[in-house]
Amino acid sequence: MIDKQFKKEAFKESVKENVKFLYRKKLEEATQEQIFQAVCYTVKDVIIDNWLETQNAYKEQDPKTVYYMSMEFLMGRALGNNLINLTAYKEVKEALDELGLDLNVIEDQEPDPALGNGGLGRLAACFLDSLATLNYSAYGCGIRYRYGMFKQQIKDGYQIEVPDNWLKNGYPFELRRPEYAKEVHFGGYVDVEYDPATGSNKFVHKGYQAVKAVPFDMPIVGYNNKIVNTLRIWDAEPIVDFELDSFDKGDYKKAVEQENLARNIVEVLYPNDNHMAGKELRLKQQYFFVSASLQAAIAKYKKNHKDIMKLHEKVTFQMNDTHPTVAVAELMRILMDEEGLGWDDAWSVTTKCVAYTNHTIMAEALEKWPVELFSRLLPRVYQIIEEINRRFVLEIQEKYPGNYDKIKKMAILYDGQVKMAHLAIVAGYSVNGVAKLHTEILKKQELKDFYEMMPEKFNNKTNGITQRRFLLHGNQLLADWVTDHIGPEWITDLSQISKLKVYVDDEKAQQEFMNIKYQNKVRLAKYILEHNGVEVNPRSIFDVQVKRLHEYKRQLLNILHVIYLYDQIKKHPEMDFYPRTFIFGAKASAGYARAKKIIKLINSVADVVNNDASIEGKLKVVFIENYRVSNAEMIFAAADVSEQISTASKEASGTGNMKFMLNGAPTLGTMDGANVEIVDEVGKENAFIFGLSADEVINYENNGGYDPRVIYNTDDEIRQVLTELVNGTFSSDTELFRDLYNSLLNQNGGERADQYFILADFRSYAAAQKKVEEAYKDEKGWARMAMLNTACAGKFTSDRTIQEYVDDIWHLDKVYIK
Ligand code: T68
Repeated sequence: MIDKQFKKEAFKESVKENVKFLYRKKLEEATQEQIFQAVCYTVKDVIIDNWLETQNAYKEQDPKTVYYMSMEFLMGRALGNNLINLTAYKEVKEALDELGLDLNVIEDQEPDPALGNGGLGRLAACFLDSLATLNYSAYGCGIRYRYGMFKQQIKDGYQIEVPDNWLKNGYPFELRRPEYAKEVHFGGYVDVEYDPATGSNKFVHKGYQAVKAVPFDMPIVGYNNKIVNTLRIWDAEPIVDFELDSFDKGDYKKAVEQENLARNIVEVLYPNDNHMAGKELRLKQQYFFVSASLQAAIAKYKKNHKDIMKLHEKVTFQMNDTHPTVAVAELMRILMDEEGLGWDDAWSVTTKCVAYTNHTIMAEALEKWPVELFSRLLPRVYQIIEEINRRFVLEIQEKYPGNYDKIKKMAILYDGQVKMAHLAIVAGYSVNGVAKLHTEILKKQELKDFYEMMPEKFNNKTNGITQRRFLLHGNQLLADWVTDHIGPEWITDLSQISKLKVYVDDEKAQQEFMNIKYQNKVRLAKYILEHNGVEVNPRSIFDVQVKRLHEYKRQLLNILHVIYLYDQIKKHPEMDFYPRTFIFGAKASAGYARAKKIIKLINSVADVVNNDASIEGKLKVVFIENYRVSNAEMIFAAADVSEQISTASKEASGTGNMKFMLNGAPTLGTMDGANVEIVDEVGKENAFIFGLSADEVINYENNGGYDPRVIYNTDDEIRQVLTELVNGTFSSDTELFRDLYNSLLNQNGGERADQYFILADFRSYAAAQKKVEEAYKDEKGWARMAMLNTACAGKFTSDRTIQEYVDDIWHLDKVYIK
C-alpha cells in the first residue's frame, strides 16, 4: 500500500493546491478538465518518487533490460490505471467524493492516448504493464505521434475520420527529457576514406539531413510493487540553423528542408492494421525511432560497462513485428562506425541482441521496401544490409548447393526489394509467433524454408492481456465479486482464478454473477442510448463483435447473418426467438474502401431493423462509434457472446477474445488464432465453434480456392440475403452495396470470389448461432458456462506471456525495491 502518499486529507489538499497553482482558481471555479489535470499532478507526484527509486535500484542492481521496440503503443487512459496499480483507486475515489467530485467523470476528461491501431499496439501496452508488475527492467520505445489513431464519427452511416489531437491540453503524465536528445540522419551519400589511425578504410556518411529526436518519458506503474518503468516515445525537432555543421552554415534551403522533415516525421500514426502502405514517410518514422532508441540504449549501457562486446548480457531488443527491423542494420552501423568493431564482432553482438515477433501471415502486411527508396533514404544502412544479404546468400548456397529457388525465396534483397521479415529472421536470435496455431502455420507454411534452415530460432509465445485493466479497472463489480470469493491473489496471479470453478454450480453464485453481467449491460445500454439514440433491452442477448474492420475478420458474415435472422422473423412472426442485440465497433483504415462499405452496410441494416415495428424489438443492431480502449473496457464487461469469426488461419492470435472470456462471455468462433487455446482451456462444450479449419482453408487456397456460386445457386435463403444487398432493401441506391455483393460471387483481378470463405462458413455459423440461442434460454446452464469462461481464463494473462518471454528469450533478472 502506498498509504503514506494517499492519506485522504493530504490528497484533497494537494488537489486544491494544484488547482490554485495551475489555474489560479478555487476548486469550485475549476472546470472538470482543470480538475483532471490537478488530480493527475497529485498522482504524478507519488509516481515520480517511485520512478526515481526504481531507476536507483536498477543502477545498483544492474539487471538485464529489455527494450520493446514498437511503432505502436495503444495505452488507453492512464489516470484510472495508475490509481489501480498504486492500489489507491478506492481511497482516491472517496477523497474526491468528499470534495463533491466524481472520479468517473474526471477519468472521462483524459484523452485516450491512441498511439496504435489495434491488437499489436494494445499487446505492447499490456506487456509494459506486466513487465513492471513482474519486477523486470524494461523500456517501451516508440514514437510520440502528434496525432494518434483518428477519431471515428458516423455520419449518415458512413465513417468520417477526425484528427485525434490528444496533446491539445497537454498530457499530464509525460515528461520531456531534452538532455537525452539524439540526432538521426537521412539521405546523403557514403564516402570511403582511408583511416591512417587504423590502417583501414572507413565509411563516412555525408550530405545528410538531420533531425533531433527528443524523448518524452511516460511512467509505467507496476501493480503494488513500487516499480515504475518507462515508455520512451520520441518527438522530432528541427536542428536549428546555428547547429548546422560549419560546412552547411547559411544553407537556407537545407535548414528549411530539415525543419519540414522534423515537422512531418512524427505528425501522424499510419492508420492501417495488417496492411503495408509502403510510404516513404513510414520508413522515415521507423528509422527515426529505431536509431534514437538504439543510440540511447547503447549510451546508457556504456555509462556503466566498458566492453561493448558484452552488450547482450545487459540488453535485448524485441522487435514488435518487422516495423522496427531496420534496427538490425542500425545496430551494426553503430557498432562498426561509432564503436569501432569489425564486421564479425558487430554481427556476433547484433545477433545476440535482437529478436523478432511475427504478428501476421496476411501477404499484404509483409513489409517490403523498394531498394531505390531504401538506399536513397538510408544509404549507409542499406550498404550494411547488402553485406548481410551477401553473406546470407553464401550460407544458403553452402547448405543447399545449386538450389536457386531457395535463394529466390529466402534472400533479404530480391526483385529490387528489401524484405524486412527475412532480415529480422536472419539476424534475430529468436523468432516467435503469437499463438500455437499461428506459430505452426509459420513453421509449416509461411516461413517454412527459414524454419528448415534454422529451426532452433522458432518458438511460440501465446498472447495475453492484463487483468488489471480489463477486469480490475474495466469491470469493478465483477472484480470485487471475484475477490470476495477467492481473495485478491488473482490480480497478480491469474491462474488463481480457477478457484472460481467450485462455484459454477452454486445457484447463489450463478445469480450474483449474472446479476453483475446485467448491471454491466444496463451501463452499456445507457451509453448506447446517449451515443446512438438507440434503446436496447438489457435482457436481450448482447452479441458483440468489436475489433478493427478487416475482411478477414468477417464482420460481413456477422451482418449477413443478421439479415438472415431478420428475414426469418419477418417470414415466421410466430417463431420462437430470443431477443438479440448485435453490437459492432470497428474502425476501418481511411483508405480501405470495402471496409468502409461494410460499416455503411451495418448502419443501413441497423436503420431498417431497429425501426421495423413489426419485429417487436426482437432484433437490434448497434454500431458503437469510435471504438477505443476506454469504451472497450465497458463493452467487454457487458458482453454475453464474443464474436471471433475470422477465416481460419488468418487471425494470428486475437486478444479481444481473451478480454471477453475473462469477463464471462463465451466465444462464438472459428478454430483460429488463440481461439483454439481458449477452447482447450474452457472445453468445447463451453464455446460455440463453427466453420472450416485452418488446414481446410489453406488446402483450398493452395488449390485454387472454392466456388461460392455452388452455394449461391443451391441455398435459397443465402441467395435471398445476398439479393437484399442489391435490391433496395437496405438502400434506395441499389448500387451502394454492389461491390460487397460482387466480392462474394465474382473473381476480381487477382482476388478470388469470396476469398474469406463467408458463404462456405455461413450455414455452420448460423447453426452455431442457433445453439447460442438455445443455450442462453437455459439460465443456469448459461450462468455456468459464463462463469467457467472467467474461471478458465487464467492462461491468458500477459503476466504468463511475459514470464515465457523472460524464461525462453530475454533472460531478465528480477529487481526488488526496498
Ligand atoms: C495483430 N496485428 C493481429 N497489426 O492481427 C492479431 N499491422 O491477431 C494479434 O492478436 C495482435 O496483432 C497481437 O499479436 C495487428 O494489430 C497491426 O496493427 C499492424 C499495424 C501496422 C502494420 C501492420
